[in-house]
Amino acid sequence: MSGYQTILVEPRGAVTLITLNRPKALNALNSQVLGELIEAFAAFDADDGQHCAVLTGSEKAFAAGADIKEMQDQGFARMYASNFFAGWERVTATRKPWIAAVAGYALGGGCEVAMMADFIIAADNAQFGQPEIKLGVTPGMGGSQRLTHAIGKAKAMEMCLTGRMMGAAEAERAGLVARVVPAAELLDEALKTAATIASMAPLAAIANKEMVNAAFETGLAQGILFERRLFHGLFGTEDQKEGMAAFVDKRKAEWTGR
Ligand code: CO8
Repeated sequence: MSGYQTILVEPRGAVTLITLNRPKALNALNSQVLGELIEAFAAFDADDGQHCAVLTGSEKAFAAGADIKEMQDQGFARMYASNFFAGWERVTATRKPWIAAVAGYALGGGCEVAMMADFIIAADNAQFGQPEIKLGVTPGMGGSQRLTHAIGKAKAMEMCLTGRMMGAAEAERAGLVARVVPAAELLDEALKTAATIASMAPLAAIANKEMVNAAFETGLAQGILFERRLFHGLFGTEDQKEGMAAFVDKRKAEWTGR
């Protein structure tokens, strides 16, 4: 795939690898990056041959934040009128699963984009932070909410109010990341995990993602009902018949995505 200037997009079997590629700006997220990510995630979602994506950066920086140089001269009226950052909701609307593979700095918007992923796999050199307070602002792409959901009020509040960075080991203990791996193995591990997800029944993968996300957006009773209804719904798919028949027959399932 081509035509992108700030990201690289490569299919790796049934996994789409998307790499942030503004090395001189430590992958700072400007409007062009956002536009290209919206396009790349929409193309991934629409491609019947692709079932999981990995978003990564460089070994030094996943992304060092929203682009400060692009924002510095903005005023309230323009930010409000353009609903600046609202486009990220199109990235989070991606229905298929995707993983953030984070090495180096994931600061401000970089941390926020990593948290938009279904889960994060971190390199042992990863550094997470919401340092916006040092710029006289706050997180603006969901960080105050997603970080608090992920690690609880005490740590989220401390990070937002002091701007301190959290290393990979602490991030794993706090529940921000699913797993920490040596930096040199990050991409392989993330691609391997994505390939495992991509090998599952595609509709079941989407349904699992939707119901875990419902745990963040609804109360317990509603979430459990949502889970049960989606679970019932999967009994209308060919892949449920195939998956259970394959188990009983002691063979590998062949998914059709129907
Ligand atoms: N935006 C633009 N350019 C950046 C950014 C950024 N966020 N981060 C780094 N760069 C650029 C630097 O300006 C520098 O460019 P140049 O060579 O032209 O001077 C280049 O990348 C390399 O950076 P450094 O020389 O600073 O590299 P170091 O290794 O010395 O330091 C750091 C790395 C610690 C990551 C440092 O670059 C840094 O602190 N960056 C800024 C981190 C930050 O504050 N991020 C939060 C940004 S704000 C945000 O993400 C959300 C804002 C929400 C606002 C809500 C509005 C609605």
